[in-house]
Amino acid sequence: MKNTQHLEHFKSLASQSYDNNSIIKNYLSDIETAILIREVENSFLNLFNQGDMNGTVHTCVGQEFTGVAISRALDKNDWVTSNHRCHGHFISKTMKWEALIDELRGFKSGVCKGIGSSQHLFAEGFLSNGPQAALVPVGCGIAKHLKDNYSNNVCVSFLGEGTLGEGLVYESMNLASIFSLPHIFVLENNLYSQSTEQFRALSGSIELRAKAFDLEFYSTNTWDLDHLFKTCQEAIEYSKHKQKPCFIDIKTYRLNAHSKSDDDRDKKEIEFFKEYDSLNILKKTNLLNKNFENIKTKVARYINNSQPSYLQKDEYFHDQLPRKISAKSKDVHNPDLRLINVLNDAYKNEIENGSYFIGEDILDPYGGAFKVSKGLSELYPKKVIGTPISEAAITGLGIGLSMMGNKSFVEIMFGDFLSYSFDQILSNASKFYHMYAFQCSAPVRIRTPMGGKRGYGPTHSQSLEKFFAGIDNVAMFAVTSLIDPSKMMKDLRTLDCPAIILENKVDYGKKLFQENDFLSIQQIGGSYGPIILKPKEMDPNLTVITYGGTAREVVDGFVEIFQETGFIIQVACLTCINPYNLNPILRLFNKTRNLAIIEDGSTSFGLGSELISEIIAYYNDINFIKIGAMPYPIPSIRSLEDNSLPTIEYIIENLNKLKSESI
Ligand SMILES: Cc1ncc(C[n+]2csc(CCOP(=O)(O)OP(=O)(O)O)c2C)c(N)n1
Ligand SMILES: [Mg+2]
Repeated sequence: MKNTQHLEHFKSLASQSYDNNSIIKNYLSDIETAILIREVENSFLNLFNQGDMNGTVHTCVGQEFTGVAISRALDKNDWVTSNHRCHGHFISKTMKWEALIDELRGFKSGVCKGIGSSQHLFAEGFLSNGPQAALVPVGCGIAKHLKDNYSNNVCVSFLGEGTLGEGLVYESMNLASIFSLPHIFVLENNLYSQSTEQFRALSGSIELRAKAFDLEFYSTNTWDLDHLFKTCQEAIEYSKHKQKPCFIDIKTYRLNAHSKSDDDRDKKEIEFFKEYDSLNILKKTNLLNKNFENIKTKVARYINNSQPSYLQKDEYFHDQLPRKISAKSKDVHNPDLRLINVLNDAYKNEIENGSYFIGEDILDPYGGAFKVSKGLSELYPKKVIGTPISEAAITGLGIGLSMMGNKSFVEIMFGDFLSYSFDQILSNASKFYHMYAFQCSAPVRIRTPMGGKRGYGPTHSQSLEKFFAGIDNVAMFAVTSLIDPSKMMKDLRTLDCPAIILENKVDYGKKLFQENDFLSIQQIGGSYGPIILKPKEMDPNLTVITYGGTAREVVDGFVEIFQETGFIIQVACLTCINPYNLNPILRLFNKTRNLAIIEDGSTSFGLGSELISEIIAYYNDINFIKIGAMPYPIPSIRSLEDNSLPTIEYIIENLNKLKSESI
């Protein structure tokens, strides 16, 4: 649409006359909720102006009835996901307006103890987050949980029309449609995305967007309240009874600035919508004078009488990572099987234990690009979910499911494409526990084959762990054919933080390591602890710290390394990369001060730098080298790929450099 067409359409909707008496008669308590929302929002702006509040706020003044009309048709067990403009949605769904006020004032009595503040709210049945569209796929996961466990519940995801610019919205609509989820997409169409008018940012039709995904489409607005309430009711009933998704386009207008005072819109335009604003019109009828006054007084009294109390450092600064491991060591006895088979079996056990297994092309007969899930969908068709190519959305789906109590394994077909999931891991999974004040967790397991050495070239061979290992409150594990991963998978059942599980393309096909004449193998500290391999007959003169498939290659290269470099290696293979536990490894330096840290990705800002900075604090005389991939896109051509990644030849070449420096 051109410039003013949207605006004119909204104006014509707003300026029609409606039967206020019957609206008051039929919807009095809903109107009171809307008044309450407005009073709370106005109180936030006052508190900011007085300097009594931190951060920012996006008020929904003018839009209150969207949340009210939706929540009116929901019940306690339905869920809502929301965005930055969430206060109205929150109050209408939970009625916890006092705890919302306290939250924004930073009080411990706030709904998230003052941690999340304005944009990050949680209560049973409700969550909001600030990054646009981030929670929409999580809503798919919640809806999937509701569908699989109850017969009559829905999840509503609110989004603004500016957020239709995010691809994640369409991935989520597609998932909701394909899986026939009771997921309701509620568009708050207020003509603006922050400062950008709709015609500048939105092409084509909103209705056709929904219909393209086969979503039942409803359209209404916040001026015709009777129509709004009835439409929301009808849409929610449709989703509840049919257990299918739908889309409601609610036209509305924000009367205040985008956040506190940023508003460049035409003043006359704002005045026009103020005049036709439903609450302002209802106020003018003088039928509700008392209601307005009472609510205003109630909110003001609450604010004036509340006592501040703040969360203390020691109540907040902790995480869910498995930081403590025991000092016990255990001999390792592996079955005579290939890693791929034991992994398949381990995941089968996890599905049997209630987990979902989610990913692209994982269904039988194909069974996954690397065949890890072969046979699983035939055994557990309801738990193994084949998905479209939507890494971000399926990660969100897994987060939503895991948040609702179903541990979920999400496969990212190639580790390279974990980048698509980055924001879901960072903005949702890693943060839920803390920002929602420990009221929920997101123990999703995101598993992916990393690494090269198969000639797949620059975009299908990378090892991106360094980009993910530093995400707070997200654990990272590396599977290796040095040890049967079944025990670790079982132990992960009780770990409440999100976890990334690295697998390795080349390692999959290897038989599990068996103790040989040269090396003994032990694991220290249980299934998350490092695996330590020590030479049997000789004293080591080099410690190698590595992980995953490369650890196996180094171990298999024991003799070759000795022959080519003179180094007798002992190997510490990290099972848990984040958090790593150095205690059992530091002991190894009593025997040797030579250290090589080998990682699969390039070394800049990588694991080697991280570990060295810690180790050097204990042993400042250590002679070390960081070995990793060359810092260039990985070439497909065999000869160049071999020279780009830590193959045994490449490792030997680098160890010889260490040797020349150490002599
Ligand atoms: C991914 C992301 N990009 C940018 C922002 C900053 N931002 C916050 S609100 C907003 C506008 C959203 O517009 P719309 O979806 O129409 O919602 P409205 O503010 O109109 O309710 C922007 C750009 C953000 N929060 N998240
Ligand atoms: Mg908008």
